[in-house]
Amino acid sequence: MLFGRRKKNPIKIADKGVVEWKYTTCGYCSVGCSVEVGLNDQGKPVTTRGVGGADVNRGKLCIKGLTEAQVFQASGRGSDPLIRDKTFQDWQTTSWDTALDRVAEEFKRIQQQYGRDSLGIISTGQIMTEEFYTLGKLVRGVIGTNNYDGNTTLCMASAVAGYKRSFGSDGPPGCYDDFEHTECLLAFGSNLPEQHPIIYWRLKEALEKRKFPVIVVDPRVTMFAQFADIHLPITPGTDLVLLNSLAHVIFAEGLEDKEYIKQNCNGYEEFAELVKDYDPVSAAKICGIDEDTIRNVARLYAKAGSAMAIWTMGINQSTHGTDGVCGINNLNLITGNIGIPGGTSLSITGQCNAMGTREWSSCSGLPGYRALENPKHREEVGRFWGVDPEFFPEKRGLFQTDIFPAIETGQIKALWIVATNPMTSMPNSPRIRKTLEKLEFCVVQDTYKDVETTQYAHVYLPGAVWAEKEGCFTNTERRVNITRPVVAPFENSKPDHWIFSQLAKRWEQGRKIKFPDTTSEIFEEMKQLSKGDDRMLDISGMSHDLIEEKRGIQWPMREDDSGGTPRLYSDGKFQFADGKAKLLAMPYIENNERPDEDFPFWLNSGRVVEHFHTRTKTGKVGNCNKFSPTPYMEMNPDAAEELGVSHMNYVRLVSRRGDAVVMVQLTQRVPYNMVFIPFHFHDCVNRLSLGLLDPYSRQPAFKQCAVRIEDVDQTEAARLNVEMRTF
Ligand SMILES: Nc1nc2c(c(=O)[nH]1)N[C@H]1C(S)=C(S)[C@@H](COP(=O)(O)OP(=O)(O)OC[C@H]3O[C@@H](n4cnc5c(=O)[nH]c(N)nc54)[C@H](O)[C@@H]3O)O[C@H]1N2
Ligand SMILES: Nc1nc2c(c(=O)[nH]1)N[C@H]1C(S)=C(S)[C@@H](COP(=O)(O)OP(=O)(O)OC[C@H]3O[C@@H](n4cnc5c(=O)[nH]c(N)nc54)[C@H](O)[C@@H]3O)O[C@H]1N2
Ligand code: SF4
Ligand SMILES: [Mo]
Repeated sequence: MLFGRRKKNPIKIADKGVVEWKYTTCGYCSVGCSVEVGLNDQGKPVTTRGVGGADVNRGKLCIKGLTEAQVFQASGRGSDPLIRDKTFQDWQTTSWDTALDRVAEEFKRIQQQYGRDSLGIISTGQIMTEEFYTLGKLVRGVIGTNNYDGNTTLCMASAVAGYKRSFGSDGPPGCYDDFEHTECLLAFGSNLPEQHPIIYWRLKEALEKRKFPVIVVDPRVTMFAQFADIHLPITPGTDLVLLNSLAHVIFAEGLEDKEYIKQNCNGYEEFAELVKDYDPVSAAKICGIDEDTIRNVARLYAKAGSAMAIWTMGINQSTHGTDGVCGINNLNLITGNIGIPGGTSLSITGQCNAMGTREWSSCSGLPGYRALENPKHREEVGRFWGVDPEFFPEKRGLFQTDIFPAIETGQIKALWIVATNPMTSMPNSPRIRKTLEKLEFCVVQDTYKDVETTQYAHVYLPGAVWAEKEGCFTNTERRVNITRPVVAPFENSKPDHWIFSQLAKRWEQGRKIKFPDTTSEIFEEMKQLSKGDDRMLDISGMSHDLIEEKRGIQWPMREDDSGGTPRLYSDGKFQFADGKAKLLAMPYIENNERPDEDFPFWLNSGRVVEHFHTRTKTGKVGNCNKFSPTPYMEMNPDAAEELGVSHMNYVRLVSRRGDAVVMVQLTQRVPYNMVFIPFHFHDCVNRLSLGLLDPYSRQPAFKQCAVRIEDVDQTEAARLNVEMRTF
């Protein structure tokens, strides 16, 4: 196809020879874009395009979605199961039967020898909902260890815990359409244009039709902050102070929605009493936002007809992560901004199916937002699966961030890691490395065999990836969308649900319980379990085909409903016994590792648009990797000048945990006493991070610790860097 002037340098777009387009859903982030994959006449995926009729993305995709066809054949794919002995002698290729027999034998041996809970299982936010449900059934109903969790503890755990504390249940109450109605948007610790480009595009579309104030709270001048009307460069880890102070001003000036509070909230007195201490003058000294700005933002928010707050990792990954979420919920409750068009507390989710695991994996409880602590729920699920409810634990076990310390102390002896890469993504990786070395037995189940954690595995199971499988993802706005298989699994790799159900057969109990063969049968089973008058997460009106036809449906959709539900709690009824939400009084306690004389810089970390997490996919996609091939850090030019550090030079960063060598990018994006590093690179920021844990969610404060900057030999550093970027 030719564009532009015909005679003078026309732009030629390569004809990829697409003969067929197949519907699926993007497998990277939680926006949930509908994608069509283009296949050539050999049936090979050669390109992708956005689906015009899909409400989420309306034809658009970001760079990752646009290059996603390349992930199927990217280097390092696992083709066959691999096995090796305890002394880590070389890998042997083996059959699925041999590999799965070995896994089952070792799990049984270890559980018999050290107890049921001596096996740890760590899962993900990146497999299909039906796969999560199957894994949950296997772990809760067959294997029976309680030390089962997922990487959402690094990601959305604070949002989950915060929603439960405020509203009585998990479940983001709002949707993208709220941008079309809101009169004020307040965003905390979210870099929407880079991390959720298509949600950002939806916001821009809404702003083009109707202007409303956009306020961004972030210590960095991110792309989102540059675009905002007001940027609040907050002192790291102090969002709770700002939130309490906003509430202080709202009460002091009588701007609260008294009727809404009276009808729908408990805890008003205690909360109003606590926030008296957070007058803007005192708060400004802690959170670094001046008193006039705090008052101005409080008035803008409270006086708007409807106002919404969104947040991502700047809130969740903090020692006050859950309190921060509840602080945002408090703000929306006192201004009556829950469940109305344009008024919401919307956590922007992370991974493509971080919601699916929250809903159906049984990691923190039982399927469909049921709790292990609730005898009625144990009974219901036990009866449904054909498992004695006595077999279920009566409270949840360890979180991912507590599983590793339990390996350290010898309480856990074996670990099964499904679709996550803790060697790169957990804080304090020197400690994680030592921990993994202690395991008697470790299984890694991943699409790519070159993932760093495989170094510590005794068995490697190759999972099929993304649209080689069929199943659902739930996005940020509770929309269930379907990934259809567009191509067969790579060589001898298998869909994760197949691996789970084949493994189940190795237990007597697993042969008694039903593990359906197809994901559409699994979905039908989940629908049955989701039904009930008191069940918010009801999907009984959906089916795989209907989901594809509608390009995604937002739960709840009950049996007789004609469509999904855009907003929760519109009737003001929350999930506590008396139907009221909770206003929570939360004092701020300073507990971060802060910069000092020895370690004078804050270390902040996060992401860039072209990479996804530990780069197992984007690191191998040319058009993503070439924009950001090297571990680097953002540093303020004034601070650099004082230390004699130049742009594009390498430095050594040192923290109390370890060190890392990175290239310097000088930019005013970060303040004088802060550096920022994208976490995508192995042996980089998480060698330095501390990751103090939030008391409710056990989520690490990845974004707050202290480092110093040292000189490093430039030639040696450049050599190291070349090694690191070569897969
Ligand atoms: N391109 C791309 N997109 C992704 C991902 C990816 O890897 N790549 N990952 C997906 C996943 S799993 C997730 S969880 C999301 C994450 O999405 P985001 O949370 O938007 O991304 P981050 O860059 O981790 O962090 C956001 C911001 O938090 C700020 N921050 C740091 N400390 C504080 C603080 O104390 N207070 C406040 N208010 N802000 C602070 C940082 O400066 C940073 O700009 O992105 C999803 N989308
Ligand atoms: N310093 C710092 N650290 C962080 C963060 C931060 O902001 N700063 N963010 C944290 C957050 S929010 C997150 S979500 C985590 C992410 O951390 P990880 O979960 O460790 O990151 P990924 O690279 O996405 O790992 C997913 C793995 O699953 C594999 N995989 C993908 N699809 C499939 C599949 O269908 N089947 C199977 N079997 N495997 C599959 C991929 O190849 C990859 O190895 O990192 C956390 N770590
Ligand atoms: S915004 Fe997220 S879901 Fe949409 S194409 Fe990009 S990575 Fe995929
Ligand atoms: Mo995440």
